[in-house]
Amino acid sequence: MISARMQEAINAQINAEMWSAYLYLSMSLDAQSKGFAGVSHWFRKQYSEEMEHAFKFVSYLESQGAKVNLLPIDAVPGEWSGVVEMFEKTLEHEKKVTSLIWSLCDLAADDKDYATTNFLQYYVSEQVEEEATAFEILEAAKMVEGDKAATYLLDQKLGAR
Ligand code: OFO
Repeated sequence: MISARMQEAINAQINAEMWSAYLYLSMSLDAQSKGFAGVSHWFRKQYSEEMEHAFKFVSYLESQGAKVNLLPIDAVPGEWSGVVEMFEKTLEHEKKVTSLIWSLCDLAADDKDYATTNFLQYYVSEQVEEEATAFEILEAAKMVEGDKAATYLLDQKLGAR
């Protein structure tokens, strides 16, 4: 059985994952409105991935007989200056999420909660991937900035996700 403080922390993380989903859906909509169909598609996929992250936590709490509390989701920004800023903010956000996951790991270690420690390893690995992907796309977006043909190709590439 997990501790009350761990249940509360995981409930907060469910909210953070859903906020991430909301953020990326907002980026998807903004990208679409700016004519970047591929970028929009990429963020729509990212939205789904964040919802999966949230649901994995929900299932975990359920499997532990713990209560899931769905907290209010804060508003997200609605507009970015362009693709570069979207991925700058994505990378920044993913770094923050990594620190949240690591805090959960600290708490699990402090509780000597081996089940949650084990469960969290998925998120530890996932965050390495999330940061690496955001960094890679950000670098590519910076490289092609101002070049319409290259930007078109990058948009096409992201649309293939
Ligand atoms: Fe759930 O990993 Fe991104 O935020």
